[in-house]
Amino acid sequence: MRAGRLITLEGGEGAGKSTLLQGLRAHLETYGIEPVLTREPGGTPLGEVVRTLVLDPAHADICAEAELLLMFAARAQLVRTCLQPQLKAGHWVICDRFTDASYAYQGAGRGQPFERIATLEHWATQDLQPDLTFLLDLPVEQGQARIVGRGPSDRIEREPLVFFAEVRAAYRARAAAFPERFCVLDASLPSEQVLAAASAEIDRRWRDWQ
Ligand code: Z5A
Repeated sequence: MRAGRLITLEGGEGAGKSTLLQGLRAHLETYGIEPVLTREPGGTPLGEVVRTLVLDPAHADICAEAELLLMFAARAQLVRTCLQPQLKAGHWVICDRFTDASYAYQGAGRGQPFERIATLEHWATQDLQPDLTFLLDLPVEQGQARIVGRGPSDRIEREPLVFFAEVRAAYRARAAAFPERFCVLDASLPSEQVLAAASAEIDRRWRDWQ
């Protein structure tokens, strides 16, 4: 059994994952835990190169299969060189997105079969599962309104509303399928309330995690 804990944050654009990540870091520090913070795609030198590549609008012609494999290439590197060693060493890790994102974006969004994604998950992550996944659930239009004015859209942000509606539905379906692992947060609430709800969930699980 591994000693550390893995918490992942999921949700659509502008849902507040980065904001919550910082708040959770501060909350965990009250328990004397200094979590490792990372993100997907990214978190390693290779992963950050993949991130730049897949989000660059200049690569508009990346096919769905290549996009899926690139996400898992970055993920395999993160798991092997960061997540597994950190968890084994007893550290807590908060990761901004993880495998659920591939089911939502490449599966529901791009139409890649879930069974194919499950096969990749088994191979590339050795089925590493988060101890807790916060889904920041927010209507697509609200999320997009929050990020207006942030600069040019990246390659994935350029997808139409219907794509992000599929992504949201897939996230909600995964949360329903794995209720022990997921905690769904109403991301339309003020960020202080979102953080309070997430912190309360960690407090609730704290004793079982000791
Ligand atoms: N992707 C994929 O396709 N497949 C995969 O397997 C993986 C990823 C792992 C990069 O993700 C892209 O990669 C993403 C999915 C794809 N594609 N898209 N599009 P990312 O997580 O780096 O990018 P993002 O989802 O676009 O992040 P974001 O837009 O920065 O959103 P966020 O981190 O969830 O939100 P935020 O930065 O915390 O907040 C956004 C703004 O809202 C900011 O001004 C905040 O001050 C404000 N905010 C935050 N919370 C609130 C509340 N509660 N109320 C009001 N305003 C708030």
